Amino acid sequence: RSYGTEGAGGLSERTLIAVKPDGVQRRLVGQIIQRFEKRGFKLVGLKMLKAPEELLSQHYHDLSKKPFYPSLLRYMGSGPLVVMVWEGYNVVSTSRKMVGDTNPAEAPPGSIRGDFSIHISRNVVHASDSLDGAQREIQLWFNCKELTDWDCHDQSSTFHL
Ligand code: IDP
Ligand code: MG
Repeated sequence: RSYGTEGAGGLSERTLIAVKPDGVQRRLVGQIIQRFEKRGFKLVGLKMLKAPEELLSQHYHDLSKKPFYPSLLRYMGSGPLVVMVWEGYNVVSTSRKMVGDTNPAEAPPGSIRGDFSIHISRNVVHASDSLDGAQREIQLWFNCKELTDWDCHDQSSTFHL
């Protein structure tokens, strides 16, 4: 089974969302999960970890030349992350809108960053920015055995319990 836009018309698209260390410190994990559940997306992977520097440098490999890169890695390694895989129709693009602009000062109220953060260096949450990026990041953070396929309880395959 693949998780691109083909076949089911994006129905089984997946993305990587992470609550960053400031979000965990500020006890925002539940509220962030709740937004994705309420929107209608399906949680298929979830774990908490303190990310090793090697993993963070792979995750942010495209930013390695940026002046803020060393402080970004320090921030991301400063405490545990809650890393998740969410699935559903158009989830990559919709979750970017739910998360809001990279700079919280530009992120609209109602978005996660727009509601919970004020500065670009502490913006609470990560979301993959494209289908390719999502696929790469999911493979980086999760072993396929850590991802759980499950059907909604009203689907015919699980209706007769
Ligand atoms: P994104 O998280 O919205 O995809 P990216 O450009 O991929 O934004 O940057 C990754 C992360 O790097 C941001 O979420 C933020 O934590 C940090 N970052 C980006 N630009 C800056 C900056 O100008 N100063 C400090 N940190 C930054
Ligand atoms: Mg990014």
